[in-house]
Amino acid sequence: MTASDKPIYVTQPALPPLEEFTEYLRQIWDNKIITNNGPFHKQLEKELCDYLGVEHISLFANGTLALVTALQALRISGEVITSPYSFVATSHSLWWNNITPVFVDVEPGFCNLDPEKIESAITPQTTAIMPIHVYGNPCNVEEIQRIAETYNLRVIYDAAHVFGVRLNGTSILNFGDMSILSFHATKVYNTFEGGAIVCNDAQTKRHIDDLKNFGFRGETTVVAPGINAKMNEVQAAMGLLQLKYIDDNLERRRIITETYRGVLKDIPGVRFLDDVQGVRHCYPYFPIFIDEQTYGLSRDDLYAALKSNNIHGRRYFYPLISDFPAYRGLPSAGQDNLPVATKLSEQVVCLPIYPDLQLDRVKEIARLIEKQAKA
Ligand code: T4K
Repeated sequence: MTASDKPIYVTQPALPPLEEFTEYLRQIWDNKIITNNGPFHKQLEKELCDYLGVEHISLFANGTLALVTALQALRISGEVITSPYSFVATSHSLWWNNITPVFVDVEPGFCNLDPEKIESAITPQTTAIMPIHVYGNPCNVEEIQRIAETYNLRVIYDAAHVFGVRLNGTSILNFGDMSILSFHATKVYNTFEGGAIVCNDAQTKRHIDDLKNFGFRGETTVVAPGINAKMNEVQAAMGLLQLKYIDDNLERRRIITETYRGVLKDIPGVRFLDDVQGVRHCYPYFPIFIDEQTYGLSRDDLYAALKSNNIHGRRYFYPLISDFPAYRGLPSAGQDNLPVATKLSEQVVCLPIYPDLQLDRVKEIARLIEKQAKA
């Protein structure tokens, strides 16, 4: 194996043919509507509902503003139970709403919030649970719902990784009070930047739509101190065009995932995540977990070895959110409270995966990992 001439990054955005996109731009130039619930925005909300199998969707400029707004729409306050094993935006959305995150450990299998540990973290201040479907694998939605109903809590899913994912034929976005999507460049479906809230009824959607437009309802009424979080027409046009290619892109991701698995399955000390029965996956990441003793090399040494071969994996999610300065002083942030998440974050490397990644490159990356293992 020789080092790649060209760097291979953990991801690369899927982009449709430029000439098809310029057609959409021409229409925007012609009608001069570039934002504020324009025609492409309306059309994309409808088409996404159809594609995803949900009733109500509200588009956003990015996923983080969607998270912040979802919490406002539900008037969440006090403490919210969440996972430290996520991208910082999850907890930041709580911080921006003056809510205290209460970190609960994850389960070792799929890195999602461990339902068995939620109840002991509930206090009189707890108002909601904010789990994340990490790496596109569904949380234990039934158990989380049971706990939420028992303690009268809201459930807001950070669904940034689960575009198109279905559980037993139903969109995973239909669970909980709201689900938040990200359409960032690094996600399986991108609108350059972008995001969305999926909710369960028309009245809630209307409130969310007010909140993302300064709180305006109509020309002269402001119903709440909303923010400007609207998706613009160029983003929405991109979203419409991307829908044409999404199924092909998801299939490419599935094939790449299978190719990695085919080589890595025989390497002691390297664990990867399998498909879950009854789930239609979207394969957003390909994380592997290194058992240093068995593999013979630490996760960081492997990460460095890949890098020196021009293969730029990423350690999502290391450090844990609870280890960042804004959160590490919280009572729930200690590593003794989060042993599973701590271990996973020290073992993980996400390998490159994106539709244009060639299968011979995938095999080379997997074989390089094989070669690094202690003989
Ligand atoms: N919740 C969860 C669970 C999330 O994972 C995220 C986002 C959010 C919420 C928030 O949603 P948004 O507000 O972002 O919509 C990236 C992304 O910036 C972030 O969106 C994502 N999660 C997170 C997991 O990853 P970085 O700092 O690792 O990104 P960056 O810029 O280093 O990109 C990674 C690689 O991708 C680069 O090395 C090269 C490639 N790349 C990246 C961009 C932006 C490209 O080839 N082209 C590009 O335009 O955070």
